[in-house]
Amino acid sequence: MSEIEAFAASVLMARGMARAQAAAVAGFIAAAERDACPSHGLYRLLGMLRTIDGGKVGLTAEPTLSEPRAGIVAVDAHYGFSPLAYAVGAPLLMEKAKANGLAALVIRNCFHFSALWAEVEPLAEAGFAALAMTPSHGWVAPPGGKRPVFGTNPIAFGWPRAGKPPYVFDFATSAVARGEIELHRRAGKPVPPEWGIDADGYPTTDPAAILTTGAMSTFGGYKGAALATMVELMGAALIGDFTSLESLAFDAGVGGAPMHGEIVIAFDPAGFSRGDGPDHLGRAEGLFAAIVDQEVRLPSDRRYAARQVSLRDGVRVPENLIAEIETARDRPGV
Ligand code: NDP
Ligand code: PYC
Repeated sequence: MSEIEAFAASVLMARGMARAQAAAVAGFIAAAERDACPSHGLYRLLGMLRTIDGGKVGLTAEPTLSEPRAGIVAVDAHYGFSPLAYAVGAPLLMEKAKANGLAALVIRNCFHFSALWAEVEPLAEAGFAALAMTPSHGWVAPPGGKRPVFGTNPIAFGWPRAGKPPYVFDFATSAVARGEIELHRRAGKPVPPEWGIDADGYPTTDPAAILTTGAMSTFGGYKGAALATMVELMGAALIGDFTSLESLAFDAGVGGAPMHGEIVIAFDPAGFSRGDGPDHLGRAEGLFAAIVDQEVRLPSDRRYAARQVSLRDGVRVPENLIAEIETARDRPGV
């Protein structure tokens, strides 16, 4: 276990989280630090401690698994954080996708803080195409509007590649993840005006205005808004769990992590091919080559490169962040 993983798990266990849940969360946090994704790394512990302070987290919850239909795996997280629920459901998701050609994992009642690539990448590494989406809190206004409706609603997709790390993209349907705006506020830096609006609906470069009285913007205007709507429909309405606005209402001003559900869909390429062997992968490689031959990088290339450096040299973590986490750990409710 890496030092980061051990530290993250110890912080959560100090607040009463059961070892299995803390270990699953810590694994996601350490992976984010390793891959240079700090907005979903150690920094998230501050939000998680705030969430725990809110008193609604199932700290010792054990996710329960059911199979409502042949192609569906359902996991109830019982108000625990999502990584353990994912770990409980993913093996059966893969088994069902192999058997049926495709299958869906539905996670309900989970607090969600993580980046989604950590969920589609292992599925793609195991040979599946995978799609994941989840709502968050109602922070994002539809273009032209002033009031938040959508969450930052990430969509992640993974595709298997022979002898190479999978093709993975993972982004918020807001202009940027909220975590990035929070990191700018902490660093006292302005943000690009496309990232959000003030209380009057005007673009602003002030992260605090966006995070408090204003709203975040979607990426790509109405196109991002439509994708954000799809995530609310597929990751909330379809599975019978909270929308982002409902999640924010449930939070009741605590400022904690969103609480809702998630959907992860796995496709077994062999079930979709025309029986002509592994050509689906070959055809995909032709597509990737046509992109990278222009010296244009693929999504996740930065992450994979950062991973190589981290595995070789380790990861540097700001001392003041560690100190801040330790203070929050030792002062529940403050
Ligand atoms: P970005 O806008 O930075 O987009 C990230 C994706 O785009 C990555 O796959 C990234 O690959 C790829 N990418 C970035 N630049 C390029 C480029 N020039 N060429 C090709 N691909 C590129 O991220 P967001 O701010 O939208 O989201 C960040 C994270 O926040 C995500 O992991 C998401 O899951 C998480 N999130 C989680 C939420 C939750 O509710 N749990 C809510 C919202 C966001 P690479 O990593 O290699 O740069
Ligand atoms: O950065 O928008 C975000 C986010 C929400 C929940 C987890 N990350």
